Amino acid sequence: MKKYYQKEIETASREEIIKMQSEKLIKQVRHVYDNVPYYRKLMEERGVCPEDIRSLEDISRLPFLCKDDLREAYPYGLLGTDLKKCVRIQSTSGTTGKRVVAFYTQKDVDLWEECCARAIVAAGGSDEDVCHVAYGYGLFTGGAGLHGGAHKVGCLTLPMSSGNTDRQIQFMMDMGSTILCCTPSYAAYLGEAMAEQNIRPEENKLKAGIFGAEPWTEEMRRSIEKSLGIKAYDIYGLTETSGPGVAFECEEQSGMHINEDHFYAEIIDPETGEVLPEGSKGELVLTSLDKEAFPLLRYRTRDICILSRKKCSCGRTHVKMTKPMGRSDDMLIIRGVNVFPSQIETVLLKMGYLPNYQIEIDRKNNTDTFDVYVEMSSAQMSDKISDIQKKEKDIETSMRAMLGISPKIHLVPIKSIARSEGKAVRVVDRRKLNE
Ligand code: DLL
Repeated sequence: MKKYYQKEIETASREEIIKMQSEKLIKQVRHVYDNVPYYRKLMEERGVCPEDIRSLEDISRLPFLCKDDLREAYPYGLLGTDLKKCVRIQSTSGTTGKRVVAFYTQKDVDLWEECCARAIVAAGGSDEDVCHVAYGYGLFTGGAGLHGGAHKVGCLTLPMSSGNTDRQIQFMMDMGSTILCCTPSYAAYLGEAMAEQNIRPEENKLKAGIFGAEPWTEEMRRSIEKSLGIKAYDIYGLTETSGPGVAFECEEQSGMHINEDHFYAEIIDPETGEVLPEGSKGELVLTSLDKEAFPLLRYRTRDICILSRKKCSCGRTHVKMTKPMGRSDDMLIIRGVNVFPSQIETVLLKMGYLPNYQIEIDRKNNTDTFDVYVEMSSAQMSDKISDIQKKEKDIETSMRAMLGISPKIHLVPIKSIARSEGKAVRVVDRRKLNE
């Protein structure tokens, strides 16, 4: 089985990677300065010109870009090429504020699909595989990215898109899907739905899953691996940097290799913007080193993670990032305490619950209310009321130990929390409605 999609690049020495990144950065800064007036203005305001960027160390002289810049420059203000040279648009779902619209030249599409192909091969994929793509197709980057990657690897590709779970299962069983690509919450749901149809994990042909686009915990990984009988790999990316494939997990399943030939990664303190040393926890900042149409320099992702250059047993040399541990802008502050939804998920999965929960926050009489609705399994549903109440208290105690504050837990019947075919809605924050 082929272990790497592009061995020379994926296992290049550190010196080779640094050389490649430096050369690309110098060229890219010139490209952006000459072609993106919006960023040129930001550079001029900081008193920096392309000649000042002579190596990777100089990158800290460049200004950051953030989502507000994308909104301000919407839709064409950050284009790096003639629109005529662009062949594709993808976009975010745009639930908050204006959508992010990203543009691609044919070369951008090719490089993006290669990044996704690396992820598929790292998950054990080859031209022998049937790759079942259940990420949404359309403007969302998940479907298009993994679909393109699967083609490059030579997999038999099933462009399922999301939804219609019965049809997903039928195709999976009839076509013998071996690799599943979708959000982790949808993978968990597929596992549940298959169990309901009395299909045991050993009866499907799946061997691996490539899951991303939303936060998920180690406990959720184990739960999905068990319910589908697979190995579950993480994949990370964002529309602004093409989509999935900025980073992907290998057989070690301990963090994701960032495709350093295309992206330069920094970790900064989200409050001060100061660049932090390797091993520090902070906000990931990405620079696209060779994108033509949408070349973002020092883009603040808002995702909080840690980078590590520890040697990886898979042979890949590219830096690894941990799973995003939350977003600097998605952290909930409830009664003054910082709470990440992932902490709640960790407690629930450790206590044997499925990852079907929803957090609801409101403000009554100037005090935050904090409720968590958690689904019971069918076995738990037959418990006596007093048993259920005891379980709710037990969860509240564990939550207090993890978070420092305790939500009100409501155990609810199976299927009462709406399932998501794409990214799960974990948090309903009604406090925002009063702003
Ligand atoms: O979610 C791209 C993608 C598609 C990635 C399919 C992986 C698989 P956006 O819709 O622009 O793009 O959302 C990007 O999603 O900033 C993270 O906060 C979050 N995210 C993406 N991958 C992961 C992951 C796609 N593996 C935003 N773990 C990012 C945790 C993730 N969060």
